Amino acid sequence: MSMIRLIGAPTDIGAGHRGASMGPEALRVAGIVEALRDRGMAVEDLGNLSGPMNPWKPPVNGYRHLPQVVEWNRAVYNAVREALGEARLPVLLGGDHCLGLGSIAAVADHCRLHGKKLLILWLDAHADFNTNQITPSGNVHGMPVACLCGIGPPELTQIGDHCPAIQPEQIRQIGIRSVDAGEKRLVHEMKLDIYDMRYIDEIGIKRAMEEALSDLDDNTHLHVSFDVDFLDPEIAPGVGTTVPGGPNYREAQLVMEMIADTNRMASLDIVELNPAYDDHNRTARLAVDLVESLFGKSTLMRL
Ligand code: EXY
Ligand code: MN
Ligand code: MN
Ligand code: MN
Repeated sequence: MSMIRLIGAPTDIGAGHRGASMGPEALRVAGIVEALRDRGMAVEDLGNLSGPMNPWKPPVNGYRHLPQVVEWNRAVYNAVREALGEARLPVLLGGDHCLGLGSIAAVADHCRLHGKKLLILWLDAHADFNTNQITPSGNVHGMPVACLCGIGPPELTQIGDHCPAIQPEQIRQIGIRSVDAGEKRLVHEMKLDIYDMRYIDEIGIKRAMEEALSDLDDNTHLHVSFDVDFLDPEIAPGVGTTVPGGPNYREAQLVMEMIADTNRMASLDIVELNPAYDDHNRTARLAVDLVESLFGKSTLMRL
């Protein structure tokens, strides 16, 4: 396993609530470095990226803070690209989910350069597939998947070397339970592979994950984009956009354990943690607990 590089991106520039900017520090306070080292991993924490402050302005042309979102995503793109180039496993500590754009664009460019097949697991309550025409909020954290697939403003869709950065069939979304009306039409049109909560209720999380992970091979780079609002708000209140009916503690653990079993995860985002809504850092501690499982900590059944 390559050395892990933590990259903090303390911003809530794409969100509709303030506070995700405190996410990186909350994860450190919850012991993310120590937990990973306890797993026997080498970890370097390069501290936080910097970028523009949140001016907290209304949307312009259907986007809130587009220039600042672009600037933050450029910083993330460069940091993730550099980490991969130095054979590090980048872990982006968000920050809101608009940063998934820069992170995954960097991973996609790296994979193209090295002939790797890229598969993305998007763990989220939301599909994040809005555009400025259909968004109910203008918040860019509801748009990164569309931008990665080439639908969005050129400043964002062309953040990497290639536009579109990914094809819709390279992404699997798990845990989805809140999709806006126009967004719903668009994800159908683009044939996005969505394992929504209805489907998970019907077939169970184990089979859903088996299906989502079925076409991994030895040459696959697996990227996990973990939006903490994926989790049920009963166990994870510390996010800006809670949606009831998400995976419970054991289901979430199984998701992480099954990802770990593939041995293919080569980059990770942890986003949308919002300490302003949390209860004594409980959600940050849960995120760290789940990340341990993502990196191979399991129950007694396996060593
Ligand atoms: N779909 C809603 C919007 O576009 O405003 C909510 C998006 C929330 C996005 C969160 C982070 O995943
Ligand atoms: Mn999201
Ligand atoms: Mn979400
Ligand atoms: Mn754990």
